[in-house]
Amino acid sequence: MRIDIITIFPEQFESVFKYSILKRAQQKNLVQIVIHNLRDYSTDKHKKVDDYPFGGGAGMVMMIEPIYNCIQHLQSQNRYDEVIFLTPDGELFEQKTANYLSTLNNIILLCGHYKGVDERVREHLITKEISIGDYVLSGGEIAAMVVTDAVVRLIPGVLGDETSALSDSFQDNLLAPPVYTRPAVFNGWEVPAILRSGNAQEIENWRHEQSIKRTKERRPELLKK
Ligand code: 6GU
Repeated sequence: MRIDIITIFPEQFESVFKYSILKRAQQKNLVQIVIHNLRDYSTDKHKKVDDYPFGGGAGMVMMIEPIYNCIQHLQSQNRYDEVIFLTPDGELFEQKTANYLSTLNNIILLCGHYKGVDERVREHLITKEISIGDYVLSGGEIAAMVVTDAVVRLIPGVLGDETSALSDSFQDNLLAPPVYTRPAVFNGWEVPAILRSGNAQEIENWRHEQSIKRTKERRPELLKK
């Protein structure tokens, strides 16, 4: 899979994809993450990428031209399955969205800023709009990082243990059960005996019960899905 990210803050991404699972996925060539500086696609002598809104009002609007140039350039080199705009008024990002995106070959993530982008970008260039939750971030960059992380870990071969993405919270609309490691007793606080029993079937049953209990307590609406 290839993920192209278009941003006015390319430096913000420098360290994020250099650790842990995302780093390993790139080293194994399971994903290629390419960051593009939108300013490089501005034809303006000051590398301008935003301008005043028609009709007046506060805040700047991201211009269509640099975005068009950048997307055209990428599309001349690769075929993209989705061109995604990160925006608080997009469709809510959920595990099923991550599952879907992880099945694609190439995607573009466009990070929004200022008061938004020229609506013609959304009408003519974008195929999908994603929000990562009902709160407002300063820009789409952190949202693009969230989406990238959630998607890349689902690509087959990225996680060491192929089954571990399936046991993630939300994969079956259940929260994950509690986990423990040594020591078996710390400060008088004990690990549940069943996890030390060696009975695989009973452990699996216990974990499933705990998942349901936890979901009922914390996220009851998930059980209705
Ligand atoms: Cl994708 N962008 C911004 N700016 N704010 C958000 C968001 C995205 N998702 C939730 N809040």
